[in-house]
Amino acid sequence: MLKIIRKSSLKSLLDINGPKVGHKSVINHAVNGMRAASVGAIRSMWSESAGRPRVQTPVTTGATDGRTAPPGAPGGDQFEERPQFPGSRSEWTQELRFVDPNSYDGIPVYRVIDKSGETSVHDLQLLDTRLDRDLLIRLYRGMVRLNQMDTILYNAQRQGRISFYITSHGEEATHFGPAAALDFQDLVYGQYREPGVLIWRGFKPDDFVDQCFGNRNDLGKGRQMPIHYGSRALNYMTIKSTLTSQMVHSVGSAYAYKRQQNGRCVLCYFGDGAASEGDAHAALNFAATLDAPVIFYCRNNGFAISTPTHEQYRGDGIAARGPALGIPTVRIDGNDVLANFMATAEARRICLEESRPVLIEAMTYRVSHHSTSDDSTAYRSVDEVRNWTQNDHPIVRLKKLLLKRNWFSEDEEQRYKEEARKEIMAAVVRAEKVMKPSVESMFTDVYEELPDHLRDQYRELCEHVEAYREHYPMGLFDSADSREK
Ligand SMILES: Cc1ncc(C[n+]2csc(CCOP(=O)(O)OP(=O)(O)O)c2C)c(N)n1
Ligand SMILES: [Mg+2]
Repeated sequence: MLKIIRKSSLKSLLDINGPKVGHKSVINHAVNGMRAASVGAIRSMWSESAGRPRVQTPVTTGATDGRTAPPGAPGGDQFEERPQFPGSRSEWTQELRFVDPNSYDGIPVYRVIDKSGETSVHDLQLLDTRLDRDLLIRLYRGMVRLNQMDTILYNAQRQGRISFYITSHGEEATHFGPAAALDFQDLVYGQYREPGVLIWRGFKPDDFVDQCFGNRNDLGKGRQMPIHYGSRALNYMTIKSTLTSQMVHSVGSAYAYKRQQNGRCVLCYFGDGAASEGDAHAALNFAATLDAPVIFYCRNNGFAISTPTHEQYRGDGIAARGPALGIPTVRIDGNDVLANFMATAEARRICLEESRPVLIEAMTYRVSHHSTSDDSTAYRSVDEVRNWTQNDHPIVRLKKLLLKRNWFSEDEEQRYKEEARKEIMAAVVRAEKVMKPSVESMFTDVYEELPDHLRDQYRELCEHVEAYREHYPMGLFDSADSREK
């Protein structure tokens, strides 16, 4: 219904004895904000500039946040103590001041262990009872295993045995700290540089290597490039390297979990580069407004392939975006596995107890080339990389802590490395001998019944391969009728 406001009723709105919208609060907050100006000056400034009647009402604070009005400040309608715009939580000010992004200190970086392996926390179990020697050794062994796997599969690509690979050198702690802090039932969305979470959850060397070789034992049936792992059994979504798609999907999963009230949360990894996609904002904002229990975990490793972070954003990094969207946020030293563990454990608690998203920005450094398709010497110095490897490597940092506490020895370290190396090498030897999935399997698993146009494509493909058989090593592929074995 359209309600016409008459002139006479407008008059009553403006009448000094009628409802006084805003006068007292405007003046109060101007006084608070400007501090230097006298109440009288402010009063007259307001009444002259706005042409409004002076307010004669006695002082009342009306403040809801514990502040009291300054002596002599005019009172007024409590309703307008603060701006009433929808969603606003600010105060009034008459000081015209643009917020200078450089006037803030950067969000601090939380860490537990420093570069030399020292920590001020003598008893780590005071931080979290799970942090005993056993867990720290498992974390260490996991990081060593990943490091060995990366070296071997990187070389396998260089030798032409697999088509592509991405290593995680220098970022191992960002996988294992969070993995250890999560519950196994929590769903993890990786970007692509987080296979350590799968190692922690029990993905076997054969599972990794079969996927990279795309053989018939690959859980993904050889349909994806190497490193696109996934495991329903281990609550790890299959990698989709279309950047940032995982972020929006993760919010959907978290929202579903919230509706089911099943006590699970979601952890979603993304890179600093992925954060530059529009979808990143959409995901963060949807999660915030839907109160979805998702931990957004940004691996800020300094680069999106060849683009350094200083060309990707201004301001205080990815973490600064969290508070702007109403998301509890922490920045951590990503090379400190215990900071990773602690931050994720607390993030999980917040997610589930308060049913809301959390943002972690883990600062680290991508020691490796972006992938086997990249040569990073074209855009950064070898010395820079060497500096990180020698002075701040996550595996070395934990090793120093373990040695200081006499929790393991250099001999054991060699044993862990050797064991991991042998396991992966054996898996490579096995994977190479396994047949590739049948050509026909490219057409299955989408439709219950193959539609005509796909049936035609399949027939054409078979005819093509038959006509040019000298170019296709069909002996390495399963035949169509053995595909379900
Ligand atoms: C939508 C989309 N755009 C571009 C690419 C190409 N691409 C692959 S990885 C990458 C850089 C990602 O950087 P970051 O998110 O920081 O992750 P990092 O590789 O550093 O771990 C780009 C641009 C892509 N995979 N998907
Ligand atoms: Mg990056």
